[in-house]
Amino acid sequence: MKNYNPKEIEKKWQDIWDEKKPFKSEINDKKKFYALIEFPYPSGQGLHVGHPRPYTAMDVVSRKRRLQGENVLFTMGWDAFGLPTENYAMKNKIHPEEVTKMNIKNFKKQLKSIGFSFDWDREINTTDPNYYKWTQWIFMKMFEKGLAYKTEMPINFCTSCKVGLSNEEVVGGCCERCGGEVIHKVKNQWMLKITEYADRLIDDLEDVDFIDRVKTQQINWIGRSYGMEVKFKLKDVDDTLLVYTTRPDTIFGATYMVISPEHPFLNKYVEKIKNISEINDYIKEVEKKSEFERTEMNKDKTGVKIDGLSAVNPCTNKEIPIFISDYVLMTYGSGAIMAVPAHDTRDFDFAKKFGCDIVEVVSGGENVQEKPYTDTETGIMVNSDFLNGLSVKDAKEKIFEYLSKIGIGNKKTNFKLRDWVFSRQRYWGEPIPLVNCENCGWVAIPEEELPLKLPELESFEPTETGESPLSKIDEFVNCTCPKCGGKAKRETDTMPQWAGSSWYYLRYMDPNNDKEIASKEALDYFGPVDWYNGGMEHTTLHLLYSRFWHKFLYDIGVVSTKEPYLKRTSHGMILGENGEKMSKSRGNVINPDEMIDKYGADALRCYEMFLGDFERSASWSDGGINGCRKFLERVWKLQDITNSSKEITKSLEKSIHKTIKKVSQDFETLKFNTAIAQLMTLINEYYSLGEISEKDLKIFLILLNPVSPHITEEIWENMKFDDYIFSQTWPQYDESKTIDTEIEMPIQINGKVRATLTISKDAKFEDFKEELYENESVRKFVEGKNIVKEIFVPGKICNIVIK
Ligand code: ANZ
Ligand code: ZN
Repeated sequence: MKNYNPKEIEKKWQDIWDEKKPFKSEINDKKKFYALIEFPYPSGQGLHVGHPRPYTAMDVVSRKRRLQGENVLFTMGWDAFGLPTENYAMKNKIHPEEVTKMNIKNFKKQLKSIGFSFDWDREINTTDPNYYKWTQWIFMKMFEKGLAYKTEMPINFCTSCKVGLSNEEVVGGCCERCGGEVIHKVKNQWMLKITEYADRLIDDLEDVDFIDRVKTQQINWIGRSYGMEVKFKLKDVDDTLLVYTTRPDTIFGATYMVISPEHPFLNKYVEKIKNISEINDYIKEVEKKSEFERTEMNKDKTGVKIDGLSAVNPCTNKEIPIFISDYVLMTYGSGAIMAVPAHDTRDFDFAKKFGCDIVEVVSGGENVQEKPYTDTETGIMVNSDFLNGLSVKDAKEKIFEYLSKIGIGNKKTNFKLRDWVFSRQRYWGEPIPLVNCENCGWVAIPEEELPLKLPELESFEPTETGESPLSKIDEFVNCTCPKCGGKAKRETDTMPQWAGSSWYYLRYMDPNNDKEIASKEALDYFGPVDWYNGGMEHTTLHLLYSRFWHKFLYDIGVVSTKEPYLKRTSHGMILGENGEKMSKSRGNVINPDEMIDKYGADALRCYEMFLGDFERSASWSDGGINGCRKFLERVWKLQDITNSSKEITKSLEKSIHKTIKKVSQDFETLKFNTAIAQLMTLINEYYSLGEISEKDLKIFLILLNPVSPHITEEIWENMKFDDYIFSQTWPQYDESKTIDTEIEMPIQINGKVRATLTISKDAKFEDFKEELYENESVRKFVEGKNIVKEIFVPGKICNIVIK
């Protein structure tokens, strides 16, 4: 027999798959299974060993489901618009389109060398005009339905990418991409009203099977809170200050108010405010801070008391001061709060610093002069007139009734979620298909003119004023209005990188359709995605955005399900050998090409699935992948010990059925590592027996095939088995054959274990008594002695008492 040589056999099988197309999916009457992984951004660095982890996992599930007779849709594409390509293009003076082509070519070569069972005929590319035509179309529909609007907005602006960012793209106050400083800049921006979908984006999570951490992160990000708006009268001025509070029950403890430094009252009452210059100085300080810095819990509280303006607590009728402070944001609620220092941590810190009164209104055993009592489950209302003695929950209801009755309060739901800043002042993105007409305002271009192609450009630099480079091309900018024929100018901003990925899973279902996003037939057959595995880092970006777009498409009748993905799981990261995140600067990056060269793609795949709990981070280890290679060598050599019997070897029957069961279940529950461990145990049994049947080998090969497809196909062919593994059926297990029918019974003599007997699980003492006393080691102890008692508890204990 030849030696195991992955280099030879892997390329060979990849070519066979390309030619025979066993992974092609067509609409038919079989049960469909749509497996999805996040399509990569084809960067210049090429594939990273982190990429194959989720890809292999979904490949394993896809290959298994195909063998189980399902019609699997599993495919690949390129999310190729975006800054890194554009930056590279600028630096190297190559057109971004060329850069993208180069990068895709390399990525594709790398992915092919790992042997994924993608239906490559459905490959898509977000920068292809035939693709982005539909991205533009969806945007246009949103515009028509009033979900896209342009507004002056203070936006997050990355000073190094020179580009506006959405809230989701700002991480810890820095640019999500480059880590650069993010400042606020007022710009005219296209916005998408994702907030209109906020309730549904939370409520519909009930109907999908997403892992808990994904659900929780989305819920927290959307940040729905139920509370009240309450109007506080100003002292000696005929006006009210509106606050938003989730704790109206604590209103008797509201001892001061705070408005945000951007609050309109500061302008409105500039004449009345005596310390306006002190306030203006403070505002200047605040402008330098990011929202992140402002809302940090532990930061030192700052602020200024407004001299000349105060309010009246509507429940205590006491005059209370008004402050400005940066911990109150203009972008949330009404930009003003009633402060209850006894029961809110930020208010408490502020009150301590500025000497405001702290009045306890919920008693819960805490001294609120020293520490705020924030629990809402157990406290009892005090110092609150008609609320006294009530629980927080009951007090909320009662105060709501009271404040509504006197006409100063109403229930209000608020969200943390903000509308999505949807324009970017860069070249390498989808052009926004709208024009601005002097008479008609913003008008969509006629649908027949889609795709609105990116014009050719010499230089891709954004302008000094931060305008898109497209604004420099007069032929692009100047146009006529589709409505009135008058003079108009095109929008020159482009869409953000998240646009193309917000609907790509729909395009896979019908990638070449030039009349629609995808045919109704394809959408109804393949949709929704059955299983989507992707990174946790996309939970509040891509995953949220695409759920929003899908819901919009549902509303306009394009898709017929409310949710795009039935199930969402997530993988842990692969870290360097030293346990740190892989990065060039740390010098711990592992290149998958090198691993394939050294150990083979099957070993790489096997190791990616074996290196630990799929849902957790795990460190790469050279020894680990080498171990997987050794395992495959042992698999290869099974050919030497295989006889021609067509039956399962009797003594292996139980182990084989148990293995089929475990592998079948583990592949469906992300426990790839324990499935492989079970296969390793089974192969040990095969070798200890020394000889196995054809059937034993076939079952083993099919079970391992989803993980290591090349070697298993090759052995199948070598052994001259029928067809290919890809045309076989997944083995079935017989539950009754997986149950242990025999047990190892320890035999004690006077309480000490002296022997072990293999007996039937439900044997009675009489059934093995004879065998027991014939046993060598038992006889040694018992001979010539007086047997006083034989204690036997079936399945548990057997003790012989002698004298
Ligand atoms: C009085 C109060 C008493 C509050 C108490 C809390 C505890 P969530 O759950 O995040 O919605 N708040 C309201 N608008 C604000 C703004 N623009 N900037 C900063 N803080 C703001 O939080 C709602 C609570 O956050 C509101 O309820 C308000 O403080 C504060 F024992 O009102 B609370
Ligand atoms: Zn017009």
